[in-house]
Amino acid sequence: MTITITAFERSPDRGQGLARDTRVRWALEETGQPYEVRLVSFRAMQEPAHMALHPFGQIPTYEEGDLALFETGAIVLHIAGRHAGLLPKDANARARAITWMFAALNTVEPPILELANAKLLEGDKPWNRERQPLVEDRVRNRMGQLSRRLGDADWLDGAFSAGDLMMVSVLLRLRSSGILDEYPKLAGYVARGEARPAYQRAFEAQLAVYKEGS
Ligand code: GTB
Repeated sequence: MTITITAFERSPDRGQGLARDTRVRWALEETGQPYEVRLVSFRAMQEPAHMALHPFGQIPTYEEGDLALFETGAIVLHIAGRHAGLLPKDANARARAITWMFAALNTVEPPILELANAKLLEGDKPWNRERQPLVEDRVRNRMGQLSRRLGDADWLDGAFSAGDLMMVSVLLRLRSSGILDEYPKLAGYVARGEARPAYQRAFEAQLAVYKEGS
């Protein structure tokens, strides 16, 4: 059955791979699943056809036969559950890999998003300068904890898993702030993720959309 995802017609990150379709493309590449992409404009994202797929009018979405999904956590978990390559066979190891997916989305991504929003949406507010160190501290607190847990390991729990895919995807958003480089173990972890051939293919595919549109 054909898998179709949605992605930005023109990504605001200009093809840096930070829009969330990249993590879905990556999961599909890791598991060897061919997919098609339907590009949507910001206007189309708010129209009934897209809102029926995604109640919050966002990308990415995932369609496969009569199944339609939104939320990258759910989409990556679905892909990882259906196809080999992203979750261990051992039940406990599988549950731990899923735990890391949730940790990436529920514990690590929120302070990183807060930092991105502080810059993008609140940079001109008079209180931004005073608040910025607090927002950065919350990110650094999480980065310190994550770095200590990762230690000298390549991946968070044994072999590369959907947990690592999600964590690396989330950490990539931090790079432009310079904070990721303050944590060499995490910077190395992200670099290992980016070096994976499946990530490279996903990155190139989303970049091609930007290049074609510009
Ligand atoms: N929790 C959802 C998920 O994980 O699927 C979040 C989905 C989401 O935020 N989608 C964004 C979106 O559709 C695109 S990825 N936004 C439009 C809207 O809400 O109206 C977020 C994103 C956008 C741009 C950059 N960038 O330019 O760097 C990075 C990430």
